[in-house]
Amino acid sequence: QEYTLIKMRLMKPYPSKLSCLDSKPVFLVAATLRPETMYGQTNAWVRPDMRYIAFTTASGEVFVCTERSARNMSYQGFTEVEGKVNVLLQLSGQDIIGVALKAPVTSHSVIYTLPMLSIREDKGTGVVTSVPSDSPDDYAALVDLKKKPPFREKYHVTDEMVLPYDPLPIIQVPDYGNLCAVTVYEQLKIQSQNDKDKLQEAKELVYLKGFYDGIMLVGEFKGKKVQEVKKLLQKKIVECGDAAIYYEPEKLIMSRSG
Ligand code: ZZB
Repeated sequence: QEYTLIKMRLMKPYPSKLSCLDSKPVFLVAATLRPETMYGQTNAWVRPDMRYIAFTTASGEVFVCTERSARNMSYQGFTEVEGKVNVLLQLSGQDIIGVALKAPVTSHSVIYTLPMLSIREDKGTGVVTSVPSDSPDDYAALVDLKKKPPFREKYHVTDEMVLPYDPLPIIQVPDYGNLCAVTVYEQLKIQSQNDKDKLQEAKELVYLKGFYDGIMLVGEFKGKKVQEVKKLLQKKIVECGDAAIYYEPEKLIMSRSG
């Protein structure tokens, strides 16, 4: 499985747990299948109770992600020694909630890391980009934070990290409009990020349609079809150092019956 690894730069001042990294560039890195949606990124997600690490890359940067994904990266040229991860810090998701990030492509000059409870350990980096316009999971989690002040307080999320951020229209999808995730969220009457079955259905409804029939509404590829833009934008952000290509082994290879 090929992902685009989006590098989101931690802005100063670093949070206390990361203050020992003050002299280094630190990035939260997220694996996405939809790099062209980065125009609509409004925040990043981490899971409060999950474990993360900070490690040094071959180029002297620091990446924050799960240890499992760092190990995968170490076999793809991301670390100085193949197969070896130089761990600088152990972190919990909560340690990196509420940090300010500079993310590529999005029109927001700063976005924040917020809690999402449905992040999986066994996929991607454990850090997830948030595009509430086009991803029903992201919209549901953002609405939970916006509508439920106690939920914000529980994770030490302040109003200014959430309230100014609304879904941005970036892709026009036939039948679903320019905020397709919002449309399906309302159609299916989704109540929260815990509505697993409905969110799965919502994702299936918009996934293929968004990818094959979507038209970009913003950016330098405005007017082009999403499926053409995906590779063009990936190339552009990889070349300028804002992203990298990241692979995960196919599940089939690892399964015992396979
Ligand atoms: C931006 C984006 C925009 C995404 C969108 C989706 C959509 P899949 O197909 O199940 O492999 N993701 C990445 N890692 C995780 C994780 N560990 N736990 C939960 N979600 C994760 O899903 C891959 C997508 O799931 C990735 O692509 C990422 O969100 C998220 F408009 O990045 B995506 C309809 C989906 N739309």
